[in-house]
Amino acid sequence: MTSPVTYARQGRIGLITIDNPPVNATGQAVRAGLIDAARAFAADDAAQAGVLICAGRTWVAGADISEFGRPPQAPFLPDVIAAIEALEKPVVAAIHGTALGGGLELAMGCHARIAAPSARMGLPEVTLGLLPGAGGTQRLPRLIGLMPALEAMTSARQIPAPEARELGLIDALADGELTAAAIALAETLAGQPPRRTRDLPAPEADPAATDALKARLVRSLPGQIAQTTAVDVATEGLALSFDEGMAVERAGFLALMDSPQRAALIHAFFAERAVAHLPQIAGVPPRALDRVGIVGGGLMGAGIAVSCLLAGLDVTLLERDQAGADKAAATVADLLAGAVSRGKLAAPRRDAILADAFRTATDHEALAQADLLIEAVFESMDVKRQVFAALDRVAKPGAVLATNTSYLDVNQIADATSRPRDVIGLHFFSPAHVMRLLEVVVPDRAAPDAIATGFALAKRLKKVAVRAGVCDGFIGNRILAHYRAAVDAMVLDGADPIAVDRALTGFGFAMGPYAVTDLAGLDIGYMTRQRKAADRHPRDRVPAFADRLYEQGHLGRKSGRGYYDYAAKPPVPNPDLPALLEAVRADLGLTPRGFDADEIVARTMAAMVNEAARVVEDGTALRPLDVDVVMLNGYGFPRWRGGPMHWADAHGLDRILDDIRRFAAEDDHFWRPAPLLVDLVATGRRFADLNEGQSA
Ligand code: 3H9
Repeated sequence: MTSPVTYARQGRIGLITIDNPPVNATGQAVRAGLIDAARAFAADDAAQAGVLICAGRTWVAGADISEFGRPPQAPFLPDVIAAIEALEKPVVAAIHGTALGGGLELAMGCHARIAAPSARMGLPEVTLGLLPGAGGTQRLPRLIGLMPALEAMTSARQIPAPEARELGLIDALADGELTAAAIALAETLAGQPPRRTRDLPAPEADPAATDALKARLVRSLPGQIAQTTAVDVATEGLALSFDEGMAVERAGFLALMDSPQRAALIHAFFAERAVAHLPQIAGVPPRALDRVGIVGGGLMGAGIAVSCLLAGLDVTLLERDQAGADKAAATVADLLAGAVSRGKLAAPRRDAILADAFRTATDHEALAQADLLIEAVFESMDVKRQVFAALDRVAKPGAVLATNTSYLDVNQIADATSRPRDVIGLHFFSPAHVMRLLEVVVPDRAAPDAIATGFALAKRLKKVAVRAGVCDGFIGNRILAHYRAAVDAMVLDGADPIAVDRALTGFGFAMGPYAVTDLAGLDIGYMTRQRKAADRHPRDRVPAFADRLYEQGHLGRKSGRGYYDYAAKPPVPNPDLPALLEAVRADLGLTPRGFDADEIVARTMAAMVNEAARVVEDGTALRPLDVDVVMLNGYGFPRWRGGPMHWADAHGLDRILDDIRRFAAEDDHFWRPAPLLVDLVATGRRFADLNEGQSA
């Protein structure tokens, strides 16, 4: 087998090239190849300096993550980097694309660094539940100072090359072609002793600043261990000799490698990439995607428009009348202004978008040239069918027609057209220009290239797309409805909604369910209950307290009061809530009882996992990992727990099934174990076994 690392010489410069697509990760073959190439360079007397460069789209993007969790294989990356740093002739790292994790650590072990102006570099290990394990904690502070280095490794921020130059992380920006510029730099260093990062003085400790940073990390990332461990390891190591510091780093890295958080975060990383690999669209090219038409300019339609505009697409937004069009245009302008003020968009680019790429219209004919039409109107089957019949009349042949419904039957919507092959669901999450999740809902007759176009759109918008089957609520909202029912039942039986929120944010959710309700508006849940009232089973439990709050005009944030009172800053629990709950329970003849935080979490998670198992079993989600990606990106599930299915595997499916059976003793209508869960427990399998080896 040929090595992914080669050595060649140009004049008196030795050229070491890594070529390991797609991202030049330092798997075992690259590590072994680097040792061999370093030896060849050292032995080549005609070479007086070297250049280390990468083929393909990027410099080394890190260690090979797919090797994590398996027995490590020599040579180890810290030793490879040490061997390069120990060379007697200077080596220049020539960086393009992204130098991340072990990739940046490799560059810091070289004796000089030059980068293409577009390159970015960073230490993102904490996002995988790790800390830099190949010298990053010891070399980066020596190059750029203690606090900038700690900030970089705890935030995982990608530093643009010009800023890296100012920080002293790199020595030069390439002027022109990178290889030539790197060789020119190496020429200036030829014959000189190599400058080794390890020999630079370690920066002084600053306990007040590091304590403040750790306190901030504990506050902003509750429950996560990698960030604070990285600070401790870096500072402890810097107080020692370089070699002792490296030993401290190694021990910290290996300890985190064994942590459940590392397993969860790496599962999330691979799951987010696996969702795009659908057998149904393998090798199917998407349709053209330049012009987008959006029907409906409310907050959702405007958010989708902004998301498309920021991705460089041309957008026409259709409203019913001129007043509606003007209002929608104002919303789009506001959202773009927000992007400018947050530094995400340059003002001249915003002006160009508004002048050239965006327009409103009131006549369907304006959508005739769109490649993709996205409907974002009122959630009513009749209204949506009318819209689709109208789109069918004007859309060009081959245009993809998408509905943004969050629960309606997309097959019925497709039937309103003469071209059901072109119809899919694109379920965006609000605010659409911020939230990363996109459920691509696949009705029965959708053509593979229409589905592929949904996935291509997500990639273009930098969102993660997950395929979902047609059912009420698709993947996410269906699971949400189920665990909402579980928390509402606890509140009916005596739990305090505020304590429920506290227990679930303690578990790691970004927000508790009642704070979320206040944010969305209590009218949303009320309307949903009204809509479903006719189909309600007599044993379904109705959150009468939520109806009563709504009836009293408490709609949450928008009215100033819901479960919390927003007149106070920060908001406090609504002081009238305990009496309201007491009255509702008395009316229903319920005797309240207590629920501690563990019980609240156990019931919520059991309900979520049980419904998720049904969602997988009936094919609404393709695999358990698709559920995890939905809940991580659309519902605030803590990433460091990997998603509900990964969490369930780690927690033990048998324990969850036991819980469900225990809860069923009180309510065997709601707590019916999903057959898939029962089967997995009976056969000693896990959800991960159903991921077909597509996630770590
Ligand atoms: C580390 O370095 C530890 C060290 O400190 C210590 C070691 C001792 N390994 O994201 P994309 C695959 S920890 C293996 O779609 P993009 C990815 O799965 C590591 N595979 O492309 C995908 O495969 P597929 C620190 C990797 O252009 C394909 O490459 N580094 C790795 O949108 C394309 O990926 C990181 O955390 C990897 N390291 O983004 C960087 N990286 O096509 C992680 C990617 O089969 N990587 N793959 O689905 C990234 O952030 C992005 O992939 C990157 C490219 C920005 C590089």
